Amino acid sequence: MAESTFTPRVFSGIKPSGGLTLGNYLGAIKRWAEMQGKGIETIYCVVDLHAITVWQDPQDLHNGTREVTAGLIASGIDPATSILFNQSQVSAHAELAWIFNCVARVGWMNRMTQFKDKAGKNAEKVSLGLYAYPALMAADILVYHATHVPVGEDQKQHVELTRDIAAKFNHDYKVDFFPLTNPVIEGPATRVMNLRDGSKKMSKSGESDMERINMLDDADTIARKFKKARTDPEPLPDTLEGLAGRPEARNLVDIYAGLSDQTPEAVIADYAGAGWGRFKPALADLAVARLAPISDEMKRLMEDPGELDRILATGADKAEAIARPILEQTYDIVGLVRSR
Ligand code: AQP
Repeated sequence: MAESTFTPRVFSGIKPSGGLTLGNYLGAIKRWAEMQGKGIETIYCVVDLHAITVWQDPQDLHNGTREVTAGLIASGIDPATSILFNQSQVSAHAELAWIFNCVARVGWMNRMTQFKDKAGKNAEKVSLGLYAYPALMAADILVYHATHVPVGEDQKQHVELTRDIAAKFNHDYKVDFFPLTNPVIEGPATRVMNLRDGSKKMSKSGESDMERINMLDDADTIARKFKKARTDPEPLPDTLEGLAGRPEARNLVDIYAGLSDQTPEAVIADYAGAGWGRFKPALADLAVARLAPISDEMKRLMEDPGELDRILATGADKAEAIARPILEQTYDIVGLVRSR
């Protein structure tokens, strides 16, 4: 099937499963904002149904959905330019997910590394939703016939599964209905690592607050977290190759590059030979300069939850107008009777 037969459309989502991190910002949100206004429709979704695949306190989920919405707008997502809404307000996502549960194979799900990481040794006790998560994610994307999905590196496998689901649906029903979506994984910070362990990614739900930078952290907290970030005793090398085998050092250079819109090579060129006593405070200053205006704007927006809810409602109406006809065509293809 020719991928180019579909009009380009961008979709991506984020879970309201805790406070936003610098990983979410550099790996996803900043890039979502940059994709706007380039002549391609952009659809961004607060994926609350994904959040509840692990336990969420209802009040925290409610507040968290508004907080993430505020974070997206404060980071430059313009609700007048992009469609911005929360997933549960457009039921077509959940409906298409059921169809995809019946298309995806159990063997495919068994290969999903995020499920293995999140379930750990407790695989028998986690929710069925956590296991089926990638089929809902495929529905999120394909209910808009989205062609491009900007994500961090950790979501690459799920976008590839989305392609597999689209291809199997098209093959089984002998149609060219769903596009084969491309993951868009770009920039120097597509996998921001945990500040205390360079082998694990930075997560909202990681155990210790010291392992991540939260978008709402104040300047002192950001400086303290970078100061205590694990590194090695060596100074920064004069080439990027010199960072091989030094994951924590590489992570801090990548974060600097992501925040300053430079390549990691350019950062190394500026800081060749520098010790951590020089680099870490410079990184903290840069992070504060970039994040403080966003967190100030987030706090301002969160003072008016009614307005955030109105933005989500308007976005949901616009999203529904695209999603519902695609879902109905899917039902027709599958052979479900729609008589009202
Ligand atoms: N550490 C990261 N580096 C780069 N990108 C990241 N993303 C998440 N962590 C990093 C990207 O952020 C987008 C939204 O992610 P999500 O909230 O839907 O789910 P997640 O990937 O599971 O994020 P978290 O922070 O790790 O959440 P929890 O702890 O609740 O599971 C995605 O594009 C993701 O790639």
